[in-house]
Amino acid sequence: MIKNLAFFLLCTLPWMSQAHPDHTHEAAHHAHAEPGSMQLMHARLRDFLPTASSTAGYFTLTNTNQQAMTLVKAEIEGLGRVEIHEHTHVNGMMRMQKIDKLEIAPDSQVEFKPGGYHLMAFEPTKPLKVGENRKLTLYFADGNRVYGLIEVVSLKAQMHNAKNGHQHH
Ligand SMILES: [Cu+2]
Repeated sequence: MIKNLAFFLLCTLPWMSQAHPDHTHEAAHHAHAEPGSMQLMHARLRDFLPTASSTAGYFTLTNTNQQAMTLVKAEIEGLGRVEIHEHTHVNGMMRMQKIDKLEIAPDSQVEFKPGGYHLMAFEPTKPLKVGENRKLTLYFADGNRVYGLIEVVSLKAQMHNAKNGHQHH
């Protein structure tokens, strides 16, 4: 059982049109969580800004397993390199750094978002196009993987979403 592929639930509704600020913290407690699963929601990847060599990706990941799950790697179709980053405050300065792993406690949720954990994507082999979906694969320390799609969004849409919290569904 332990080596089963992780279950994932991909939200197919357009996430941008679904901002419900009142429900920001409810997702972890919802009935669509099945035992022993990882749920990937609201995955979006910002389009590259002109001349930028990297861009950021965000999503919400819910661990409904009985044990902690450790995220160790992410891949996005058509991008040469993807890193897991965190933001830290050092002497009042906001900095980001690459991390090798991120443990997600049992029955808890981690939100990748601006100013927090995020994916950093580099070296596109195929230019991103706003509105398209790319394959996203998340790798965990126990060998499980979560497969999903990540939607390419504009900076404007991303900032709008950050202000309104993520969607409820
Ligand atoms: Cu970063």
